[in-house]
This record gives sequence, C-alpha cells and structure tokens, in this order.
Amino acid sequence: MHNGTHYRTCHLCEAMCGVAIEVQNGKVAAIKGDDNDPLSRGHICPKAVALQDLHEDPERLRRPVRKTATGWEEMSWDEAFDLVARRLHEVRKAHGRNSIGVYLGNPNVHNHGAAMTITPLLRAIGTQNRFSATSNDQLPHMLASLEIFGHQVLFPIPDIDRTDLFICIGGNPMASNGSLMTVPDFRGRVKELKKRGGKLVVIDPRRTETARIADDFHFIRPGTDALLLMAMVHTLFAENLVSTGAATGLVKDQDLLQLAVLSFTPEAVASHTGINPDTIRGLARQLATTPRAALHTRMGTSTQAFGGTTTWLAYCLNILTGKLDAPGGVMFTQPAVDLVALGALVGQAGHFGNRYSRVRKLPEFGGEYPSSTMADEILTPGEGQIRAFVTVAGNPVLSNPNGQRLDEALAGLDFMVSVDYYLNETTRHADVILPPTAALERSHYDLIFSMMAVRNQAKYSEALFEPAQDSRHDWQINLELAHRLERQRKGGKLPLQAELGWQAFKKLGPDPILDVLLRTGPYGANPGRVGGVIKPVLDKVLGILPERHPLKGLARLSPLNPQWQHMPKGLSLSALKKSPSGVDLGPLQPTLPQRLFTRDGKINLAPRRYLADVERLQALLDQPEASTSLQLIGRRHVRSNNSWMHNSQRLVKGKSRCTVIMHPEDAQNRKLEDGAQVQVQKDGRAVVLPLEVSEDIMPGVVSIPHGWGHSRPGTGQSVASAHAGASINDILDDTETDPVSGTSVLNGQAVEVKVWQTGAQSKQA
Ligand SMILES: Nc1nc2c(c(=O)[nH]1)N[C@H]1C(S)=C(S)[C@@H](COP(=O)(O)OP(=O)(O)OC[C@H]3O[C@@H](n4cnc5c(=O)[nH]c(N)nc54)[C@H](O)[C@@H]3O)O[C@H]1N2
Ligand SMILES: Nc1nc2c(c(=O)[nH]1)N[C@H]1C(S)=C(S)[C@@H](COP(=O)(O)OP(=O)(O)OC[C@H]3O[C@@H](n4cnc5c(=O)[nH]c(N)nc54)[C@H](O)[C@@H]3O)O[C@H]1N2
Ligand code: SF4
Ligand SMILES: [Mo]
Repeated sequence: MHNGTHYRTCHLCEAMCGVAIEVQNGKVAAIKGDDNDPLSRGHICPKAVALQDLHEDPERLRRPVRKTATGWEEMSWDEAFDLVARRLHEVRKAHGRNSIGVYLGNPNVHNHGAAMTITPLLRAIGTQNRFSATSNDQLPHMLASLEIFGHQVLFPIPDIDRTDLFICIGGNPMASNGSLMTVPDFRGRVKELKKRGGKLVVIDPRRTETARIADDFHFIRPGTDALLLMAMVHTLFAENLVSTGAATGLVKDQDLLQLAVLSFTPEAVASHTGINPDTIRGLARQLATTPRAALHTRMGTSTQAFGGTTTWLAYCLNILTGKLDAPGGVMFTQPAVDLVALGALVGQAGHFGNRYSRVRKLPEFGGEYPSSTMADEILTPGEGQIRAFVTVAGNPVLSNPNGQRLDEALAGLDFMVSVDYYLNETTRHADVILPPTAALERSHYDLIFSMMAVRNQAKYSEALFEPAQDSRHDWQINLELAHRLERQRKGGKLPLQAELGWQAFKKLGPDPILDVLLRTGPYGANPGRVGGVIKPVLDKVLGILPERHPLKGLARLSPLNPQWQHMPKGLSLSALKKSPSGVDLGPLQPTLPQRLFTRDGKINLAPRRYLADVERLQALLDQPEASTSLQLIGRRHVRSNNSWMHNSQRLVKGKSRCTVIMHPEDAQNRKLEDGAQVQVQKDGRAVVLPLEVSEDIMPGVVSIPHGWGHSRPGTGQSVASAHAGASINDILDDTETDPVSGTSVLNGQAVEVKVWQTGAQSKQA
C-alpha cells in the first residue's frame, strides 16, 4: 500500500464504522473516523485505533504451529493441512462423523471470506456436533424471526433515525454500539432524536451508560422482562390500544395471545419486576400512542432464563402497536446482498428441533446444538462422543458458561485444531493452530451486519496491506481443509469434476462471488432495455407459478423483481470500489407483505412453543419475589471486545474494568468495602475480583463483564495476561438454559459474594 489514506469498515463490532487509515512508509500512521461514510458519518469508538495494535501485535500468530513435547513449533502450511486433515479423518473413521465437534466463534460473521467458506468446511467435516456463539447470544431473536416471520435472519430493525420513542430493554448501545441494530454513533443519533422532541427509555438492572443519556430509566429484576412485557401486552388489550398498522390483515392468532396475557396484569407483575403498575401501563400507552416508536431488546433479555419468550413478546408489542414496517418503528432492511431471500431460495430459512443433542437432548437450531452442552458431549462416553474438535475464530473457554469444565474437556481430546491468530485460553488446547491473515490484509464486505443496519448501505473495502509472505486468508484455510478432508473421505482422490470445482473455488475466492451476488441483487445490474422486453413476459410467467416455485424465488432475487424496481441500480464490486466510503441506499423501506416467509404468508403472533412457556411464567409469579442470593448479570465496556482485544495496551491501560459491581445496601449487609477483593461463587466454583460499590446497580444484583480471565498458563498474550481479570464464565452454570430456545442463561444466575481472605488478611482480622 502506498502512502495515503485508505478507507475501510472497522470489523470489530456490529457498528460497521467507516475508518480512514493513514499509511506512511508502509505502516499505519493514524486511524480516524471517515466523515464520508454514509452510515457512521465520522464516528468511531476507542477500539478503532486498536486495529493498528492488532495488526502490529508481535504475538499475533503468522505461521501454523504444532504442539510438541518441548513447546510450540512452526510448520509449513502444506504439512499443517495434511496433518489436520489426516488426524480428523482418522478420528472420523474410527468413531464416526459425529466424533468431531466444531465451534464457530463470533468473528466469522465479521469476515465475508470466512462466512462464505464455512459451509463447505462444515460439509466436509460432516458432523452433527456443531456449536457456535449464537446460543450464547442472539438465538432467541433468530427463533422469534423464524416462528413469527418464517425466516431466521429476517430481523425487525429499529428505524432509530426517524423514531420519536426508543425503548431499549437489556441492551447497552452506548457501550456495545448496538446489536441486531447496526447503529454507529448511537449517541449522536439519540441527540437528534431528542432534538426532534423524541424520548429514549431504558429498562435494565443497571443504570448503564445508555441509561445515563435516557429520558426515563427503570430498574428491572433480572430475568423478569417477560412478565413486564406480558403486562404491557395485557394493557394494550385491556385499554383497546391494539392497532396493527401495516400488519393489519396479516396477523394471525391475536386472540390466542390476548388469552395468554389475561392474568398478567400490571399489578400482578409489579413486585416481581420491580416496576410499578402505573409505569408499566404508561410504557404500553406511550408505545401505542407514539406514531413513530420502536421497542428494542438485546443480550440482557436474550441470554436469560426467559430469553425465548421475552423476545417473542417484544416482537408482539411492536406488531400490536403498528410499529412493524412503519417508518420510525421497526423495519426490515433491504441489503444489497439479500441473505434473507438467498437463504430462503436454498432452503435455509431456518429450522429448530429437527434433532436433539446426545447427552442433554437439547434442540438443534439451524443445525447447531446449544454451546452450553459442548462439554457434556466431549466428556460423556458413548457412541457419538466428541473426540476431536475444531474451533474457528472462537474462544469458548472464556465465552461459554462453565468455561472451567470446557477447559478440562478440551484438554482430554484426541485431537484439536484451531483457526485463530492468537494462542489463547482455548487454542492452547489445540494440537495445531492455523492463523489467518490479519484483517487489514484482506478485503472486507459486511454480509451479515448490512442486514441489520438502521439505514440501507453497501460498502466494500480492499485489502490495505499485501498479505504477509506465505500467509493464508481464513477462506483459503477453510477451503483447503475442506478439500483435503473430502479427498480423505473419498480414499485420497476426488472425481475429476469435483476436483475442478474445488480448484476453481480456491482460485476465485470470495470476491468474485460477492460481485455476482451484488450484480444479481436488488440494487444490481440495470435491467435496461432487455428488462423492458423481458419483464412483462416474466411477470406473466411468475403470475401463474405457485408461491414456492423455485423460479419465483430466483425472480425474487433478481434486479427485475418489481418490488425492487424503485431502488437505485448498478451495484457491483467495481462500482463499490469507486466509492470506498460506501454507498448510501437510503432509509429503510416498508416491505410487507412481500418480505414474509411463513407458509401461509401470515405473521404468526402466537406460536405454540411460546404459549407453552406461559405456564412457566405463571410459576415465576408464584415464587417469592426476593431471595437471599444475588443475581449475576454481565456488562460490556466500550474499550473491550469480547475476549480477544485485551492484548492491546491502549485498550486495557488504566484501572481494571473487570470488577464486580454491587449496590451499597448489599455491600453493607455483607460487610464488604469498595475496592476489596471479593469472592463470587456458585456451586463450589469461584472467582476473585475487586468490588465496586455503586448505586448504579439494582439491590440484589451484581455485575461482572465477560471475556476476561487471562491468567491460565500456556497462552501467548502477554499484555492480556498482565491485565488478566477473572472469567464470569468460570462460575456460570452450563446446565441453566432457556427451555424454549436452548440459549445459555448468562444473566440472572444466583451467586454468593463474600470477602476473599488471603492468609495475611485473615490474620489481621
Ligand atoms: N457471560 C457471558 N458470556 C458471553 C457473553 C456475555 O455477555 N456474557 N457474550 C456472548 C456473545 S454475545 C458472544 S458473540 C460470544 C463471543 O464468543 P467467541 O466468539 O467464542 O469469543 P471471542 O472472544 O469473540 O473470540 C474470538 C476469537 O476469534 C479470534 N479471531 C478474531 N478475528 C479473527 C479472524 O478474523 N479469523 C479467525 N480465524 N479468528 C479470529 C480471536 O483471536 C479469538 O480467539 O461470547 C458470549 N459469551
Ligand atoms: N465495546 C464492546 N462492544 C461490543 C461487544 C463487546 O464485547 N464490547 N460485543 C459485541 C457483541 S458480540 C454483542 S452480541 C453486542 C451486545 O450488545 P448489547 O446487548 O447492547 O450488550 P450488553 O452491554 O451486554 O447489554 C446487555 C444489557 O442487558 C442488561 N441486562 C442483564 N440482565 C438483564 C435482564 O434480565 N433484563 C434486562 N432488561 N436487562 C438485563 C445488562 O445490564 C446490560 O446493560 O455487543 C457488541 N459490541
Ligand atoms: S464502534 Fe468501534 S469497534 Fe465498533 S465498528 Fe465502530 S469503531 Fe469499530
Ligand atoms: Mo455477540
């Protein structure tokens, strides 16, 4: 790369901020926000500059390494691929295809090359024992989208730039920069909302950074959001506030929903939630009577005991108040690469419960079992036990509940390979680590987060630096492994046709495919004159075909789709290269009813699996409100990114952020002082960390961030180790899952906190 400014998208979180990276003498000289990026408008957060640290980190692995009796040893790519394919194949041959487990981590969705090549790799491995970060994250949203709209990634996204009321429950976009809502510069957008006379309301067990800029804030007891939302739905029906707007005529089973909420009056749920009945009614009324309003829920409502049901109710509230598909409400996006339509075309709209995990009988979702049962599947002997493991861009020892148990499980495997560029708490168990190129050495296109952006846009970034000598991209690693595994399976040789296919894919890579997807998508090639001739004929043909005919699916995807005729056209890879700051595709547009993928074309308000959970909610109401133990919740900080950006000195410097926050009353009751080292424990597992006493957390609740705990031996991140912190997931129980969705309960588990006594301290006392 020559000296000058390079424009790209920061790939670290979901916000897709445009960055302007200045290069001098072949090195990054400065990283700033790109004012011309149509979505982020110049905004970046403190993590953006760490893109440089990540790139230059001498501890980032650059060559394949294998574990030997005397330590890690570099090896050639060819040797590494051969070894991995051979070992995996041996395990598969000896113990069956399900004896290999796979875990896919979060960064896969920030990497289009990886995302496009993971399917061939999974197919080549052939196992049903697949896991990912999804079940520790957004699974309830995917399930609700599947059940209600018929498609697992058809998410209703808050149209924040036009809303007048934004109700945020269990999300902290001031720290996270948004999730299932790609919203760079949340603060700036809230400022504009307020300038229009709008309001931000936050509901959270902690007075978060987002709560601090809110107009109204309410504490809620962890895990009781479903009760609050039931009572809000109750209020809508009781006060005749239901008005479904654009969804009118499309909604189904509204009466069943009305019946389900009957006994959940605001009075009935007040003491359990900690929110008084008038406030609950007020929230429902405001949502109903503000024409442009959106209710948004995220991690705190998703990864908890009622994650599935809470998320369903949140969807219902937006639908019942006419906010779905309405400007300023929640809307479906129309991305340039329409993975929703594409997914439906290839039969990937989603499925749930098609099979159940071996040990705990938990349901698959989209072909993956809940990650909370990963350790069970490795540790429990019997047919189908996992003996070899593949991790791709994940650190489940820190990100999965009961990380200690998983740590032990991974240590006992016959073979493990990790595609990752850090030697960390998880990859230290690998026999071979295959490190991909650094992010700045590859091109970037946000396939996934463009689907969730608060404004339609498209942006492609070319690689900033030439890949280091003898390095491999993620997509190259995935394809090479897949290819060799397929060959092994076929006894060393593939039929010519298949062999040619693999060679072509490996030669092409993801970008030419991206180009085709862009050209054939909604904003693709201009149909022009040809279209003028073909279109009327095509329309007639399509008119007589049944709704589910593949040709109809194809036409839906083509730029000829009448639904897309008003959209700007001409997107292709080369067009995007000419606009390195990105192309604005306008505000979100109404898309109902075309965008629905349910069989009957309806919006399903009362799917049976949620109705069946109402009984459990009723039981929650019958339990006593208070307990003597504390409820543990998580938190995020703007300078931290899950488990893997802690090797940047700039990000971790200063006071440790890995603390436990507790309300003064609870501290006093336990005779604990601010700054003391305390022990947080559950079922015999414990972590020790400093106490932060604060009024900003609800009494009865404590909070610890995740992704820390870098003190395990044998890792290769010295900065992170020097700022180790402790892992919340070392104490969280992996048997606690939401029965509706299989999602891990990462928020609201009961813990005890007491003073940690070192030898010296106990003598003093
Ligand atoms: N208690 C608790 N646990 C949680 C959460 C919580 O809120 N509380 N949050 C959950 C959520 S939302 C998520 S998404 C998960 C995240 O869980 P994981 O995805 O398991 O963990 P990460 O910390 O994101 O680790 C990412 C790994 O990918 C590597 N990596 C980074 N970029 C690349 C790349 O481009 N290619 C490759 N091959 N590797 C790369 C990093 O080195 C790191 O090892 O954690 C979950 N766990
Ligand atoms: N800086 C930074 N940004 C990130 C990440 C990061 O690690 N660091 N991770 C990225 C990823 S992978 C994701 S998935 C997103 C997540 O994005 P968010 O969901 O916005 O992230 P959190 O900050 O975990 O917000 C969860 C909130 O839920 C609250 N909460 C906990 N339990 C409950 C409950 O029972 N009810 C209610 N109502 N609230 C509850 C917590 O107090 C917290 O404020 O962030 C992304 N962005
Ligand atoms: S908010 Fe920060 S980490 Fe996220 S994309 Fe923007 S600059 Fe990157
Ligand atoms: Mo996540």
